[in-house]
Amino acid sequence: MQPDNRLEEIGAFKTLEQFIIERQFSVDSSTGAFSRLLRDISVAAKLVNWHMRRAGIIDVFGSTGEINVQGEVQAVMDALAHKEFVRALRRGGECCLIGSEEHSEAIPMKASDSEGKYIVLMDPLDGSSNIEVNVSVGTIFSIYHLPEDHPEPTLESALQPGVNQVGAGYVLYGSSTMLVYTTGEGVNGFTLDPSIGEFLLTHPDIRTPETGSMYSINEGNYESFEIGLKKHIKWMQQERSDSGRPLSTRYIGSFVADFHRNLMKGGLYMYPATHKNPAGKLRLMYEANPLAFIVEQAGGKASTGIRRIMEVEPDKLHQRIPVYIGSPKMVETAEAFLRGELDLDS
Ligand code: AHM
Ligand code: MG
Repeated sequence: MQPDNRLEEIGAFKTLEQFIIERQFSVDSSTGAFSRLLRDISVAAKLVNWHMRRAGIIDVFGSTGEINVQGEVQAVMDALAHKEFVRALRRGGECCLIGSEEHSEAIPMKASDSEGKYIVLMDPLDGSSNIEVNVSVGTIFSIYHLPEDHPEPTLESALQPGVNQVGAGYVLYGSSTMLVYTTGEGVNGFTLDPSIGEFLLTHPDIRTPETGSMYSINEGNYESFEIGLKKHIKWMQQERSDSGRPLSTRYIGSFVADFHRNLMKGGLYMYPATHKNPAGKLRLMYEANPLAFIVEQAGGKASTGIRRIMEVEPDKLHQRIPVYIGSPKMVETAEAFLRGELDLDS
């Protein structure tokens, strides 16, 4: 393609920055603070992307030798991503408190850093065990207002149910780098154009299909599963061509990547309680809630298996929760199997 055509092609897309400014009144009617917060997040995402694209060339593989608050080995990239986001949010000044998977306590911004009114909870780099083998990973973030009845930026102010989120999103570092977010007015996806370093609106108003042909679960944990889930899995594997079964299993082991594929194509992602993780593995505040907000805004559902994830009242920052998320009909079917209302011959 000729360079001129290339520029014309890029110019046809709206940039994330333009889009944020156009939409800024949805969350923040007067100050523009929310727009600046999103800009800070997108800048950090670009920096993490830069590190990521050089992985293997610069030495960012392996572990820091630290064990994080989850009792898991912290990868160098986990620590790097955490640092980039904290730095960008601190510099930007719109955030008063950060909760991160990579830090045991909530991190208040010093008064000198910020007059910010937003709380950001995040997993800076989800699925990081996949980086060394060149598999997609992601960042997940969730945004709340500092509550008026709790104006001090402490952990208590962050412990809000998912329904209070004012924004949520993820960045997928895959074959391309995408930022997908919602502020409660639908879901929009932006692809990073590396030639100009801008996120461009490539996926406006994302809707997830009612149902899909894929399910995602770590089936190695099968022995751990409750009986309703075991039956549901066997039911999805039955050969019933008239009802589209058997379904395909697709499991990357990077929540953002599995979620994104299912969001776009239709599907169901499950991480239930297991013997090893009796409360589920995924974290409510910065993994389940933000993706629940996004999936609901795209027409999907997110459940603990029993109830809507976004209505769960949290009691700690790193709380875990079982997750059933994706196309609405598939989540409803999973819930019905767990309640014992459906069986193998249903
Ligand atoms: P992490 O936050 O420590 O990376 O763990 C979360 C990840 C998810 O990305 C992924 O879906 C899940 O853990 C995979 O877990 P498992 O290896 O048990 O299937
Ligand atoms: Mg994670």
